[in-house]
Amino acid sequence: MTTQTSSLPSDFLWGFATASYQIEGAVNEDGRGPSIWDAFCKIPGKIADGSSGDVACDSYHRIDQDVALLKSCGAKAYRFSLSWSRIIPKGGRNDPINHKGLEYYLNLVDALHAAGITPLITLFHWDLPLALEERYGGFLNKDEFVADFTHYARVVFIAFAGKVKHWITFNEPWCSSVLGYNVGQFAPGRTSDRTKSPVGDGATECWIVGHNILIAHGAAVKVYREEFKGVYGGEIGITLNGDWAEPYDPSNPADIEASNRKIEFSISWFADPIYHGKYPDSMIAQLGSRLPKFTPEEIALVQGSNDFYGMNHYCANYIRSKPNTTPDPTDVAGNLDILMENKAGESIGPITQSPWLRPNALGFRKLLKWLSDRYGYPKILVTENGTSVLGENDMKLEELLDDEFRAWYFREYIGAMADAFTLDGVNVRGYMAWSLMDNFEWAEGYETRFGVTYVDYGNGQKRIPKKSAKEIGKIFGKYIQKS
Ligand code: GBH
Repeated sequence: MTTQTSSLPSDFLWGFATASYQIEGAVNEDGRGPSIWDAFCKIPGKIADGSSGDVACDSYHRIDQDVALLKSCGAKAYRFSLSWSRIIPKGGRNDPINHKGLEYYLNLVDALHAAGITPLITLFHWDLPLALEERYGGFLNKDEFVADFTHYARVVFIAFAGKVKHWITFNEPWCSSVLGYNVGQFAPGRTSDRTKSPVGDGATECWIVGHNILIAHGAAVKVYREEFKGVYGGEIGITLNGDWAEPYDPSNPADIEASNRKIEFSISWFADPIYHGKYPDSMIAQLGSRLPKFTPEEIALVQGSNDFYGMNHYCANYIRSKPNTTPDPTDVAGNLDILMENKAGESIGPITQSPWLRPNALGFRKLLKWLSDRYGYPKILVTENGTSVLGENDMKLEELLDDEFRAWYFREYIGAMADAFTLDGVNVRGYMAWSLMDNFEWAEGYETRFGVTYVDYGNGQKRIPKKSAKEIGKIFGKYIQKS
């Protein structure tokens, strides 16, 4: 329960988040090269409604509308991502730079500044240049990938020097690794499941990919710190996803242990190397030699590479241990069951349109505390938080726009965050709601909506704010201390 006394600091940065492939459209315009998601969407059966990001919200042509929308919501900040293949169409360090592509983002940043909105840029939100996948296997090729990502990061840091002070290297490396190389649900769709893909090894590739992303993150941070931070200031970190884990049977110590292990497999996989210089013991124990080892040079890049912890968080699960079973070689969760109901038959939260998402705001507060205890109370920026609404896409417009469920979600979650700040000493300093507008929800296509703004895809991508668009500003107005 939210207490009335909780508050957030006067300089708290709040706003909304989006990602390039989910909103921009204009995939063939002004020299943009294809990404692995353009290719993945063309494979029949991969996207629920057979759609793609070809048009999406058409944000490439709507800077003014998007910035006006942010302003009308009272946002102080906007987190968006760059399409690497818009900026370097073939992606590599010896490939040409596309100035037209950079121009779009420069114009967006200028428009945000003119509106008094702080930009936060994500360098990578899953849309790897297809040419790099084809040239050398993308993330799987450590030396090539790290060198190309570092080059891309430097090109961007130069272009935005002094204009952007908040940088996120990678969005949710867990998703790129596990969904892209183990489950096969996301591009490039590799998996051991031969009904889904002719190629891939879910027992090894995801761990290699995660490892290589960590090193690329560390290398880009080194560039920022050595070549830009001294002159321009600013901060850089990685964004990790992770749900809270509640024991299936709170009286069973094995379920309590499994809950902790679940968070280690999803979050500490990346955060432990960054904050503690090593992979979690539970992962080393289960995965053995399948988990790559850091060389001294690699771990020197990775350890200490976060100026802040970027946290994407949506929901919670119940976790049940699996006593005395040998883990499946393709297991990525820590050899346990992820459930929506506990032993007493209670649901972790109300049902939404997303099968994986049931809100439980107290879990947000608990995870903020868990992360703070494990990683020494780092500065945290919540870079995504939000919900879909059951049946929203089938509602009449009037009903859809009155999204009380989403407004309730934000009241609960922002309240829980204020409690974590006030009562638990958690150093949370920013919050971006997912998402500014309905958009291309990856493998779910357009059927699942996460926006505080309705996008009318059949009618020129017209944007109409829902109730929740205005609610968030009211909630922050209540919690943020007046300076
Ligand atoms: C975010 O990921 C993404 O950053 C954003 O682009 C996306 O639009 C938003 O979520 C809403 O989905 O299918 O059981 O394997 C959230 C973290 C982690 C949530 C993977 C879905 C899939 C669980 N995601 N999870 S499952």
